[in-house]
Amino acid sequence: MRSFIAAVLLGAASVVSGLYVPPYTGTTIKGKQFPSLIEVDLEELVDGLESGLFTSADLVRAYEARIMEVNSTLHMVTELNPDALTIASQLDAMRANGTVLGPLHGIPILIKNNIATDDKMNNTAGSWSLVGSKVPRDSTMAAKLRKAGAIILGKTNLSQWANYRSDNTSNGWSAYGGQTYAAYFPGQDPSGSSSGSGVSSSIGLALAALGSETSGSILSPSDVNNLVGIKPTVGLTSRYLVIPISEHQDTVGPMARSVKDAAYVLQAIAGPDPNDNYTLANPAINGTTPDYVAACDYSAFAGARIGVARNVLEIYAKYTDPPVLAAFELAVKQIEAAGATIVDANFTAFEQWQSDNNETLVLNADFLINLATYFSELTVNPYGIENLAEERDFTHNSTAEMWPARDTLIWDGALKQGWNNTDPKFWAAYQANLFYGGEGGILGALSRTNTSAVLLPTQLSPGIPALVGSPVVTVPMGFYPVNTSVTLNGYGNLVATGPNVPFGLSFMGPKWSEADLIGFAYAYEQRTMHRNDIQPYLVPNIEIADVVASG
Ligand SMILES: *[C@@H]1O[C@H](CO)[C@@H](O)[C@H](O)[C@H]1NC(C)=O
Ligand SMILES: *[C@@H]1O[C@H](CO)[C@@H](O)[C@H](O)[C@H]1NC(C)=O
Ligand SMILES: *[C@@H]1O[C@H](CO)[C@@H](O)[C@H](O)[C@H]1NC(C)=O
Ligand SMILES: *[C@@H]1O[C@H](CO)[C@@H](O)[C@H](O)[C@H]1NC(C)=O
Ligand SMILES: *[C@@H]1O[C@H](CO)[C@@H](O)[C@H](O)[C@H]1NC(C)=O
Ligand SMILES: *[C@@H]1O[C@H](CO)[C@@H](O)[C@H](O)[C@H]1NC(C)=O
Ligand SMILES: *[C@@H]1O[C@H](CO)[C@@H](O)[C@H](O)[C@H]1NC(C)=O
Ligand SMILES: *[C@@H]1O[C@H](CO)[C@@H](O)[C@H](O)[C@H]1NC(C)=O
Ligand SMILES: *[C@@H]1O[C@H](CO)[C@@H](O)[C@H](O)[C@H]1NC(C)=O
Ligand SMILES: *[C@@H]1O[C@H](CO)[C@@H](O)[C@H](O)[C@H]1NC(C)=O
Ligand SMILES: *[C@@H]1O[C@H](CO)[C@@H](O)[C@H](O)[C@H]1NC(C)=O
Ligand SMILES: CC(=O)N[C@H]1CO[C@H](CO)[C@@H](O)[C@@H]1O
Repeated sequence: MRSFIAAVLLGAASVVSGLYVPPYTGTTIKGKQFPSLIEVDLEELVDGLESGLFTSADLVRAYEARIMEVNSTLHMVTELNPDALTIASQLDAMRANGTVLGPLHGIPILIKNNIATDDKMNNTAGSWSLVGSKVPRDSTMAAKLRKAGAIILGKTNLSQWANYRSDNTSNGWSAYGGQTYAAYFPGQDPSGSSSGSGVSSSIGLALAALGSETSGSILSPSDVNNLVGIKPTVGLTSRYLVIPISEHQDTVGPMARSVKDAAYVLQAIAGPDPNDNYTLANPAINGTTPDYVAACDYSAFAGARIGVARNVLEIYAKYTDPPVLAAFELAVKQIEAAGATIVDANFTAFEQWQSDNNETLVLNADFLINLATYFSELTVNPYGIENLAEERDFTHNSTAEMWPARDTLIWDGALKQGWNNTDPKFWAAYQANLFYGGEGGILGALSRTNTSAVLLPTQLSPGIPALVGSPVVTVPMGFYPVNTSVTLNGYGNLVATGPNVPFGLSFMGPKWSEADLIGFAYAYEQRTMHRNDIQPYLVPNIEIADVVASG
């Protein structure tokens, strides 16, 4: 581990001096211009498919080749779908025949390795205990992607168990997938837990990826991988056959390079599902899902009231790096200049919440029962594991699970707590969460100030909305400058901050307000285009043109 760190630090100087990479221009063959896969957006891919410039099979070949180019360095993908090319050819034939299932028809998407598919791919949460397990059918997320015509290209690495195992581990590490690294600095912490989804989407290994979030697991990897991430309202997207932490906080959402691409993916996966009761609270049940793509509105700030959680910034000022704070204040000014009225929208119980631990009680209580429910759904369960206690035994006994170097302190705590979400003690803990996230947090701030969204730097944004299941959208806002000194993560094996590491701006809104948040995020993105400020240090070379040219 130490020698690895030394290599990273030595490598830093050359990366810093070579930071600026000119914009990718794509490739031209016989006068035809092919888009570059790190920059391409969905609408350009659809143009290329419709005009016959390339096929979905070409796209699968190009993305798979790109994954192979970087997987041994970044470990961002755990499995490829062996059927992807066959599926692509079928979708190509349908398109040739005039049948197009929707904008995602024939478009490769990667999904986090906790979202199950009823095919040859494993669904593991990064644990060897679930390799070879089978589910009775696709998760609703996978089924919806397929119905929309998307090609599920593979599964992405993650912080094992969505970061609900160890108190002392590293983001993006799983026993099954190894250590994921991000691409903006050698050895960069990819954040988590949707680590591989963040890295893959950012460097163009698929159009976009799905992640899942309990508290920060879409927003944080989107933050440090220069992406747009949508953390939907809990219940907008189904969790059926997604390996859980908490029914009260888990949600699945897109991680993409642009707001509009994220909106296209959200459109395909949103909506009620009889297999997940929380989706039945969706107001769209009695109507239709909002048009998230049409919500992308350059003028969204005109006449809008937007809040800033000033007291959160003040409490965290000493832990937040100056480049992040400076970029945030600039963003607030730009949003005001775009027509918004900016007001303070403080989270009144935020300071008190700093010493509250009810969230742990709720997550433990949910995990004990939700995990057992997931195990009970399996049609093949290779080790017959039925509950958390048995999973812990497996983990302690299997050398591949790296225990005790990676501990199981979170599980130890849940098992010691003992009671699950059917226990009367659950409700007191959950009510405390609803207060800190609600009246004392984001929902109270929004209603008291009559604002449509509240802003924070993304690194400060996930915790409070997580408590009440309200939505957040993050957009690139800036990056750490070249003179930033390199700091390591707590485990000591990753670069936490350093030159060229990106960060984002979060828009937090009321439940079911995704369309409004997408509008604001788009209006900010189109005015600033911060994603283009930096380039990754490592990008695959293979482009669509290469696979088209080689037949
Ligand atoms: C990962 O990369 C290595 C080295 O490039 C390659 O040999 C291997 O096949 C890749 N693994 C998968 C499953 O894609
Ligand atoms: C193409 O269309 C024809 C006529 O509608 C149909 O018989 C055939 O099955 C279609 N092929 C595919 C691949 O969809
Ligand atoms: C799933 O796991 C099995 C057992 O290790 C392995 O043989 C198979 O290749 C895996 N599937 C994929 C798509 O990697
Ligand atoms: C939904 O809730 C009802 C009532 O609590 C319960 O009977 C049912 O099993 C739940 N369904 C699912 C899929 O969780
Ligand atoms: C949908 O409509 C029914 C009947 O009018 C109503 O009882 C229910 O509350 C509505 N659901 C939502 C989520 O608005
Ligand atoms: C709340 O703000 C909206 C504009 O966003 C305005 O139309 C409305 O009148 C305001 N309501 C109150 C009660 O201030
Ligand atoms: C919000 O909090 C900040 C920092 O604590 C404080 O200065 C400001 O007065 C508060 N705003 C309102 C409207 O309460
Ligand atoms: C949970 O919230 C209640 C009510 O605010 C409080 O009394 C209790 O100390 C909290 N428990 C923990 C573990 O933080
Ligand atoms: C949840 O708690 C109840 C009541 O203590 C218990 O009967 C049940 O077995 C628990 N469920 C799980 C999965 O631990
Ligand atoms: C793990 O080891 C413990 C203690 O040696 C044993 O009781 C248990 O049965 C083992 N579990 C598995 C899954 O091998
Ligand atoms: C975390 O784990 C590492 C590697 O096993 C170990 O060196 C370190 O002491 C641990 N830190 C804590 C606080 O337990
Ligand atoms: C697809 C891929 O890159 N799989 C790798 C995941 O990580 C493990 C452990 O590092 C490798 O053995 C796999 O090849």
